[in-house]
Amino acid sequence: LAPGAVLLHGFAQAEAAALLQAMEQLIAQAPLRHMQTPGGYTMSVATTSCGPLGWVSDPHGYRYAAHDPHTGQPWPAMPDCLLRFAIYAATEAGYPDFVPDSCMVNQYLPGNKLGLHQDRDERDLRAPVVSLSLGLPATFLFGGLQRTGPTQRYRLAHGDVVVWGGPSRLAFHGVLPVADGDHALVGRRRVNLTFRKVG
Ligand code: MD3
Ligand code: FE
Repeated sequence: LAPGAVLLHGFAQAEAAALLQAMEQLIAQAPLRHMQTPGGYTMSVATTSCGPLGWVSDPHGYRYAAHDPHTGQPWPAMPDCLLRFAIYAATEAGYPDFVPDSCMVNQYLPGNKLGLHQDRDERDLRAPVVSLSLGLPATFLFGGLQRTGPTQRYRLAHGDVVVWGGPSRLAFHGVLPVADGDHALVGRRRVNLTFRKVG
C-alpha cells in the first residue's frame, strides 16, 4: 500500500469463523463499550481489548492499562488462535519477530466512523500494527505524517489483513462512515482487530 504497509488481501478468509468465535468469547468477558475521548466526545465505535495491555480512553487521555476499567479485572488473555494468527500475518509481511501484547477490538455499526488519528502510545514504534477486518467493508483513509494533506482511500473487506510498519507506522489514518449492509457471517457490523506490541 505504502512504504512499510502490506495488504494481505483475504488472508483471514479461511479462518474467519474461528477468529470471530474467539472474539465473541472475548466480548462476553470484556464487553464492547463506547470510550469517552479526552475532548469530551463519546466514540461511535465500540471497543474492547484482550492481552496483557488494553487500550483505554477517558477524559484524562488515551493510554494502555493492564485492567479493564469497566470490570476492574485484568483484560482477558489473548486467545491462542488470535495470537498465532497475528504472528503468522506479521511474518508473511516481513516482520518475523512480532509478538503482540495487546489486541484491540473495534466494532462499527452502519454509520459509525473513526476520525483521522495517529497511533503513537505504544512504546516500541519499530513494531508494526497488524489489523484484521471482518464483516461489512469500509473505506479506510490513509494520510501522511501530518494531519492535513492528501489522503489515499482503500477498501478494507472481510478477511483483509494489513500490516503497518516502517514509515507507515506513524501515518494519520481513519475510517469513513460504514455503509449499511448485512454480512453473512458477521451480520450488520464491521469488526476490526488490531494487534500491537505496546509494552
Ligand atoms: C496505520 N483502527 O485501532 S485499521 C486503530 O478499522 C485503528 O478500526 C482502524 O485505526 C479500524 O487504531 C483502522 C488499520 C490501521 C490500524 C492501525 C494503524 C492502520 C494503521 C496504526 C498505524 C498506522
Ligand atoms: Fe489507528
